[in-house]
Amino acid sequence: MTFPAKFLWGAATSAYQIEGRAPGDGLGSSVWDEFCARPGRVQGGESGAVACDHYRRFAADVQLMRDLGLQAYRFSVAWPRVLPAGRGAVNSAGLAFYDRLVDALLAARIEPWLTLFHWDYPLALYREGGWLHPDSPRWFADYTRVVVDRLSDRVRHWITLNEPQCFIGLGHQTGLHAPGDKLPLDRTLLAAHHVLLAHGLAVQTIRAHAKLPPVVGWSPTGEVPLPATEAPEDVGAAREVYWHVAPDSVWNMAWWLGPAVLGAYPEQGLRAYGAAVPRFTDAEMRTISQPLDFLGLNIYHGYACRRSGAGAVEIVPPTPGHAQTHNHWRVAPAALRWGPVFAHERCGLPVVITENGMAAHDSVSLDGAVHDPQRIDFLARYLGQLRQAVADGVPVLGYFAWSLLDNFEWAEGYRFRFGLVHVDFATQRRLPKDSARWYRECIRSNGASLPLPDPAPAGSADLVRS
Ligand code: GCO
Repeated sequence: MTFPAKFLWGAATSAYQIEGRAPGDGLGSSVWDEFCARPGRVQGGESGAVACDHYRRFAADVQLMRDLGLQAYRFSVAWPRVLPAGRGAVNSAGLAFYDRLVDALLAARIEPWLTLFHWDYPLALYREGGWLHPDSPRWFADYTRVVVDRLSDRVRHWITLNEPQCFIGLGHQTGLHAPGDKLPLDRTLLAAHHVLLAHGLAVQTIRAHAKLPPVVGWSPTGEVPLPATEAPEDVGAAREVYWHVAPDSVWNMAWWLGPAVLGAYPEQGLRAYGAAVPRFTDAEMRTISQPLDFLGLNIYHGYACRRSGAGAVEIVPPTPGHAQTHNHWRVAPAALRWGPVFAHERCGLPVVITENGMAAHDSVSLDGAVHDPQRIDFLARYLGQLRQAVADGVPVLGYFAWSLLDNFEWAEGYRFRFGLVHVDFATQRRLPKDSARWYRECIRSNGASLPLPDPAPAGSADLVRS
């Protein structure tokens, strides 16, 4: 079993994490600029002010992508770079940057996959109420229109929102990410509802105005519950957890995929959230639930579940010493099988893995290279399980490694390196890691270079032991 013939291999980044502000070119501030300036919010007081300086170095970075053999590149547009106040006046230098980037990608035969929003919300709009404002879905649709008008003669692949669970959950409920709010559940769910409406309006806008026939999706995320064995009762237990809404958190799939893909908030979620659910109309639900061409999934980790004798779901604790990444995420390759399986069987959409990867302890060795065998092992195991999802019948269209470059890892600053390419943040020197060469071969062979049989077991409790 191998990957489909037209499988697309790419890498992903996001604007705030790599571009740098490049002062003088007219961009407005985002909530992340403001959040980073607050003492104690970001590790080391760091920020995306310089990041990978990709705004100035994009041409060399596209050359790196070409050297890697990438077929597609997922990037995000910084809303406040295009519209410094979030709406109204357009910053032509900002739009021109994405013009140049898209042209460079196409010249390198790399397909651009454009994400409209990857968390850098315009500060000016936040000060007007942000996602709590009833006009916020329209603000996003208007911004979408500007980008579509300018780039859709060359860009065909669109992702509306990246990980709403994070920018609402971490950004507006727990306050760990920008804008750092700690809203009560009802306000959090109101913001989430506006985000869902924004997604729906953006899809409509793309479809109404794109010059090339658009391919549209979005990219929610989540830890994947994994069946401890392949026994149907354990698979059922994991599936149940995958679609479960916990009463106090928006960290789930069902509350987001329900309206956007299935046309309704999930019954169990409505019960769990109870009186905190915002008022909504059928017309709003129809706006949210737009036909999509693919479901993007950002998948990094998972945990095992099983059905107990009494019929309840049990979380299976990891074996002591279980393998983990530098930022302490549990290595769980089977997440790349069961995530696509569970999402596809209910949503019916083709799946694209829009992010997957790991932070490792990467540094330049005495021999001048960056050796990252753990990342190679991680990618090989996860991709082996993605191949299994394909064998299970999931139409998986492509895979984007997170990330092309080491970059600004949000509240963690620069301490966790996710790149296939090492970045020396003092000099901005780029150095492809061993994994970059490994990934290049994987792309070249359409995955045939991956080890066989699948390195991770088909059952999933035995994720990976150290
Ligand atoms: C996310 C974001 C990325 C992160 C990556 C690693 O998934 O949280 O989309 O911006 O950098 O996931 O944490």
